[in-house]
Amino acid sequence: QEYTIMKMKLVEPYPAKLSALKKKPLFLVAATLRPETMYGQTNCWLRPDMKYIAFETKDGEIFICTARAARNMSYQGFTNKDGQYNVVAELLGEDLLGCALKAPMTLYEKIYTLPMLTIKEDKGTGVVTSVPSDSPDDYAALVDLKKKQAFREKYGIKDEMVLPYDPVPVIEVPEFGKLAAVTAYEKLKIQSQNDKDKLLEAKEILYLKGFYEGVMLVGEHKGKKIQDVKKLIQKSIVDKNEGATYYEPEKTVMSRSG
Ligand code: ZZB
Repeated sequence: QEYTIMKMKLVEPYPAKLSALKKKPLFLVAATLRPETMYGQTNCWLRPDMKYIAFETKDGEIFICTARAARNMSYQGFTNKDGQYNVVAELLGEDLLGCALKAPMTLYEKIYTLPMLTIKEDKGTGVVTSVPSDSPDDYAALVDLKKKQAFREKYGIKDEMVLPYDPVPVIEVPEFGKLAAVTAYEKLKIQSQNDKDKLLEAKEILYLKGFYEGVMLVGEHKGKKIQDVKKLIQKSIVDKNEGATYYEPEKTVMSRSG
């Protein structure tokens, strides 16, 4: 599986657990299958109870992700030595919540790290960039946070990190309009980020329709079809060093969850 990794830069002051790393460029690195949606990022998701590490890349940057992803990256030329990565900090997602980030491409000047409880350990980097216009999971999790003040308080999330952020129209999908994930959420009557079956259904429909019928509404490829520009957008992200290509090995039969 080929992903695009998006480098989301932490804005200083860094959280307490990373204060020893001040002056170094720190990035949360999110794996996405949809680089063409990055204009619509509104926040970054972390799972509060999940373990993350910070490691140094061969370019002297610090990446934050799961140890599993760091190991994969170390075999893909991200570190000095194949198969080796240098851990400079160990953290839980909750240590990193409420941090301000600068993310490439999005129209929001600053976006924040927020909690998502359904992030999987064994996929991507464990850091997820949020595009509520086109990802039903992201829209559901954002609505959950906006609706429930108690949920925000539990994780120390301030109102201004969530309430001003709305889905941004970036792709038009026939029958689903300019905010396809919002339409799918409403059509399927999704209730929360835990509405697993409906979210899976919504995601599958939108992956397919988005790719074959979606049209860009913004950026240098405005008006063009996603299937014609997806690769070009990915390449431009990599060329600008705003991200990188990242591969995930096939799961073994033993660990396959279905
Ligand atoms: C931005 C984005 C925009 C995404 C979109 C999707 C969509 P999948 O779909 O299950 O194969 N993701 C990445 N890592 C994780 C994780 N560890 N746990 C949970 N979700 C994760 O997984 C790939 C997609 O799921 C990624 O692509 C990421 O969200 C999220 F408009 O990045 B995506 C219709 C979907 N649209």
